[in-house]
Amino acid sequence: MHKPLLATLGIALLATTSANAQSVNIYNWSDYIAEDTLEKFEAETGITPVYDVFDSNEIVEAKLLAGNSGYDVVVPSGFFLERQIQVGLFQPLDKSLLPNMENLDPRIMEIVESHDPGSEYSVPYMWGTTGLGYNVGMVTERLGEDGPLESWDLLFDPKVAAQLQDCGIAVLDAPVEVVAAALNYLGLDPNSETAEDLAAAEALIAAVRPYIRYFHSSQYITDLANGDICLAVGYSGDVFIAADRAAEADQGNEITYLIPEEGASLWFDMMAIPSDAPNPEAAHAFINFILKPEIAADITNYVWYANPNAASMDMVDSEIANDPAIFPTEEVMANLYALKSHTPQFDQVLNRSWTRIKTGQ
Ligand code: N2P
Repeated sequence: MHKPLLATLGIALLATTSANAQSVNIYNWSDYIAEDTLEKFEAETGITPVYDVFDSNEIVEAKLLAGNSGYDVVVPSGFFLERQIQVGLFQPLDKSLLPNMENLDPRIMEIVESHDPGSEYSVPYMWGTTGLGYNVGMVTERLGEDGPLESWDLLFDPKVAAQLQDCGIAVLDAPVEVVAAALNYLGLDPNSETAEDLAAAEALIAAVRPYIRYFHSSQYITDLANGDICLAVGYSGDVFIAADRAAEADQGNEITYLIPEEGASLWFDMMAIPSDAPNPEAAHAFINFILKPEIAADITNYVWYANPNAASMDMVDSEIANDPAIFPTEEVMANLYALKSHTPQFDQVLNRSWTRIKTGQ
């Protein structure tokens, strides 16, 4: 007598649970979130986060262009997002679901306007610079205290790079950023799209190519920390993570991050919702959660990247908040350049040049 009733009830309960059980598919950079952020998100919202990582803007773009990526939140850099918005890859944000946007720093919002006017499609996640990370002991041992320890000469001067070849040089597999650094070093516009400038940058990198051990965009964290390489073109926070791990391992490796005197690129990684996202509502809930001051502070304290959340600053460790290589002072800021989206046409030419550089041909 009771059985069918219980069974019916069971089915009803199951149906309710699955209707309410939402999930959100997040695609973010590797080493870019605190250990407990996802756990806290699920506890607070009941939404299950499914988290996947990448280490290259090109990969994210290829997935978005292919369509049906299944992702609800992606985090490309502003200089890629800009053109992705133009080809309709994202849906407009529903700001009524993002009340925590009020925590964002108006100065940062003014800068990201150039990528997404009015923040119609995106909200900044974290930001940083692309500079050099190096092993202080190994590099000074080879170059002496008078070596060019503040300059992109460490990479781009063949005489200097040759001296670091044996301890290992790694370069990001990020054509836009590395070519921009080369152009800037040559005194050219880092966003230039002329064939002549690109040829000059290619020649510069090709000249030091024999001294570069590998091109990869995340492997250098572990390798710097362990003393397996001594110089990396890297993302600010990633180098700080390496420095922290090296200090913890206590094997005599001291790693430092350098914004070279010639300047470095400044970028903003932006949270956006793909047009074909399966769970846009859950995506908004995730973005709004990241915009909570204590959550943004947790992430910055764990990954050593600056966040755009003004209300979080009281909770950011003072060592991080006061480090000009993480939260640049006006003076450091003046030495940074912002990257713009390239046209897809230029990108094709750039990618061919990059393949020649990497293969050493
Ligand atoms: C995080 C690297 C993100 C920086 N590990 C690239 N914008």
